[in-house]
Amino acid sequence: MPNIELISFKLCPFVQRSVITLLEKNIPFDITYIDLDDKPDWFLTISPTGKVPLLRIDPNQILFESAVINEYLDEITPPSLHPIDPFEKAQHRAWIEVGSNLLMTSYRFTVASDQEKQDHQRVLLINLLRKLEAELTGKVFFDGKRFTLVDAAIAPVFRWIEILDRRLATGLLNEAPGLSPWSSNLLNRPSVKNSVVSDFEALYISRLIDSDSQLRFNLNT
Ligand SMILES: N[C@@H](CCC(=O)N[C@@H](CS)C(=O)NCC(=O)O)C(=O)O
Repeated sequence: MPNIELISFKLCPFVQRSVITLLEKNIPFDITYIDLDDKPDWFLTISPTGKVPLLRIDPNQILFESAVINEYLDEITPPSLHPIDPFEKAQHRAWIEVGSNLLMTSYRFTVASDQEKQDHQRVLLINLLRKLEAELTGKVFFDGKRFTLVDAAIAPVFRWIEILDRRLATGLLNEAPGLSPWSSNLLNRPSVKNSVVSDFEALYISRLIDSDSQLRFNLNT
């Protein structure tokens, strides 16, 4: 097994996808946190996109993009968290891309700086959640039977939504209630629980309070 270092930012949901996969596959790794508001020069030198997650392997091979990193981690540690059937595998990859859209839409919802923008992002977010719900209602894993890379890719969305619903009264999961069993199952899974630092929620809320997000006003309601 090569030495693996994951370059992370404590609040990044895309990094969480890779931590979940590393933990699911029992791959030893080191984690290095950087400040995305003040990216270190060494990071900018080795990162083509300037984004985390970034994987540094043994010691000078670099991988970036969470979905690609996860496929690599999966391939070096069989058995695979992808289906074997080529069509099913392609479908799973496509839903991982939906997961990326969900993360980006959730992000835009949380940072929207006025009510109109927030309402617009909420409609887009609920639309995506309902598409997922139509695929998933009542299941506890994406493929119904076992944990796959789709679950790793979407679990960070459920973490975000759970905090938003509980702390900021956003009521998002009520809009797609068929996703509840899947969300609860993933949020109780050790790899998902351990994919964030212990003070993740406090860090997230304090960043929100310091931002110009419209949503920060929900904190007192
Ligand atoms: N498509 C990328 C998205 C990663 C991403 O957007 N990371 C954010 C943090 S959550 C980032 O590094 N942003 C820094 C920047 O854009 O400058 C992936 O899946 O890895």
